[in-house]
Amino acid sequence: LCYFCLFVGLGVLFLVQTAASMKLVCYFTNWSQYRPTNGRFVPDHVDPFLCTHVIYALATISNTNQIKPIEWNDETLFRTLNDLKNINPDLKTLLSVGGWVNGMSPFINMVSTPENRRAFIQSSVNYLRVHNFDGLDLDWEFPGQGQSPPEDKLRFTALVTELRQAFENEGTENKKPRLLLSAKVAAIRSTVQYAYEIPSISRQLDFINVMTYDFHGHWEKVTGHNSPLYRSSFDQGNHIDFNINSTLTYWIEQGAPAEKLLMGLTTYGRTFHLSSSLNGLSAPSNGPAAAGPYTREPGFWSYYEVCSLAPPATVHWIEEQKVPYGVQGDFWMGYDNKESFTAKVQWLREHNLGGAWVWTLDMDDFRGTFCGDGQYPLVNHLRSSLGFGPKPTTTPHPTTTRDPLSSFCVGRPDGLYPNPADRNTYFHCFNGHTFIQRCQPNLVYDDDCKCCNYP
Ligand SMILES: *[C@@H]1O[C@H](CO)[C@@H](O)[C@H](O)[C@H]1NC(C)=O
Ligand SMILES: CC(=O)N[C@H]1CO[C@H](CO)[C@@H](O)[C@@H]1O
Repeated sequence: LCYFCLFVGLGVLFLVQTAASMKLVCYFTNWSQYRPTNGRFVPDHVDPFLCTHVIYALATISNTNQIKPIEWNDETLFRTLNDLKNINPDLKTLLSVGGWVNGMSPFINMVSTPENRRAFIQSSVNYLRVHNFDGLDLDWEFPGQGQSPPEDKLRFTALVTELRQAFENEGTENKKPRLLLSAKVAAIRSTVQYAYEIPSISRQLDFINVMTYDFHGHWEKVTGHNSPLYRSSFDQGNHIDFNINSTLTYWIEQGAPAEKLLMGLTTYGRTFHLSSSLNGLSAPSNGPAAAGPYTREPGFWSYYEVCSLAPPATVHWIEEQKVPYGVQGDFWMGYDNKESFTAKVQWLREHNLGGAWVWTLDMDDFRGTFCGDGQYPLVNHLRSSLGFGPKPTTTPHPTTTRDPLSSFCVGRPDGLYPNPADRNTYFHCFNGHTFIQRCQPNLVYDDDCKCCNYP
């Protein structure tokens, strides 16, 4: 009997399961399409095999409490995104809802009565299904803050509970996999205390995206890192908790199951304009450094902007916080690179978190033209650190075969149609031409989702 083989076998099985249950959730934003030249990002740039979940930011809520798109072309972009599931049927997509309407969070009015919540929930279920999303992500920053009254803490729990119930009912009725529900939540402890009933919302949400970044930025008088893993020796008062370790430990202590928590990692950094000759951590600053050439927002640079910064920029490592910063003259920036992602993934594995989430795909070097390190250098590194295997390199399914003999599409509108003779294939009509597309061998075409699905 080969005990060793059994042992190795179990070990392999264990590794496979760990990777299989890990989540890598990636956001991209509706406004990245307006960045100039090589910064312009549209859903065609999403690599369908990079992340387990891709979230489209951002939809909003109308005055009549209906979910609604913001950009003139959002619905076209939704289609491009969701068509990626023809290429990777395991990919899940969610629509994030939030933002501002008339200078106020649209959640405030929506959660205020059961009727308003019902209208929003009903419109969301329909909208997500029509556009072929797999779930909804709530981005309310934040219940019980600013114009949002204290009772919004309880109303947020009600919203989350009612959404989950509606998603369960709809899934059962229509015999479809239940829609997923996630939320992007605060990291700063005082905000968390105002905003959430942690045990109750944790039960209802499929995963929780903790915003473990924006801890420090140009609004402060001295330099500090955007997303440190640990506290620094300069931190005093409530700043001792402005780091990932304190934040996630707190969420777990307050009753969130670790496996539902995802650590937030960023592909951007926060900049400071140095106001003296000091240029280390906690050096005096008098505001943001100039905007990056592509993201064009003072105080804020994407990874692809910083990686292509010419010498004499120097990179330093803050050992006690496990994160880097860059300096060039009076420019200071705390950001993330592969080394800090490695340290953060080690933390999340040790604490059995459900995985990581990234803000955003469009600020990594998604074209691979800036950093000389391939496409998506940061997110690819994150993916392999989390234990995911190599991505498929062959041309993804379904393969397209042009069949000039078929007249199926003559006179039909452009779109996808089932092939009654062979459920493993389907027709793609374009300009009256017929293309026969093939699903992966174990999948069949499903006209409800216009995608390849399990039989
Ligand atoms: C991480 O956080 C925990 C809980 O707040 C704390 O006890 C521990 O000292 C922190 N670790 C470091 C290295 O700061
Ligand atoms: C171009 C742009 O910024 N479009 C919208 C994307 O979504 C945000 C968040 O709701 C809106 O404020 C933007 O107007």
